[in-house]
Amino acid sequence: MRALVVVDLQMDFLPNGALAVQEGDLIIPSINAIQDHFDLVVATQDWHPVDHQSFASQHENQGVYDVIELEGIPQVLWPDHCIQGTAGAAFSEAWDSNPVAAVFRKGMNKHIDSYSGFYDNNKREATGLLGFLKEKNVTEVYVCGLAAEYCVFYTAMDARNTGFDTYFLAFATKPISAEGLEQAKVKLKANGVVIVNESEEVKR
Ligand code: VGL
Ligand code: ZN
Repeated sequence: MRALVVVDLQMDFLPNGALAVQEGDLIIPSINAIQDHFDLVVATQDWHPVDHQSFASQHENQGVYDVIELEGIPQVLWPDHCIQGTAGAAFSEAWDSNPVAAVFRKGMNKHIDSYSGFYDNNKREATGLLGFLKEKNVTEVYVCGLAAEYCVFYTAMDARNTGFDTYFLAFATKPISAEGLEQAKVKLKANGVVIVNESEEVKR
């Protein structure tokens, strides 16, 4: 079984959003076009409380993109984004989310961030995505969405590390920084994740 995991295709990560990924909107037609070629489509949704500790606004004397320590691990401080129930947390209307079988929300615990769709950044809590994919007998996981070197990267790494044949859909993701994406690709390849550059390669 082949599953497509669409990561955080939410208004706040799109142009004019709170944490906009440049050209993030350009991947939407590609995702719409490949969805039908998978046995299963699932999505993740970044879903923070207003006082999430990954927000720079929650820390005095800290600015956006500063790095602090949170629960013992480095944490980039972000602009407030994907606050539960807000327009910014909603999926893009340009994306056809009808094929989505289940949505896995993450980042609800204000004390820890959750880039991966599988676990929080300390791997203490699971979202349920792993159990869902296993129960559906998924063996191949294809990951796309936003942002490439954060939530898409960590979701692909966890997919691989939990035993799936894993594909990073480079044509259906965009990074916050081009350099960050290059570093992410090196790590993905070293871990056995396949980088897919052309949409035609997944249409079968
Ligand atoms: C993300 C930063 C903060 C992402 C989520 O979806 O890549 N990045 N929260
Ligand atoms: Zn977030």
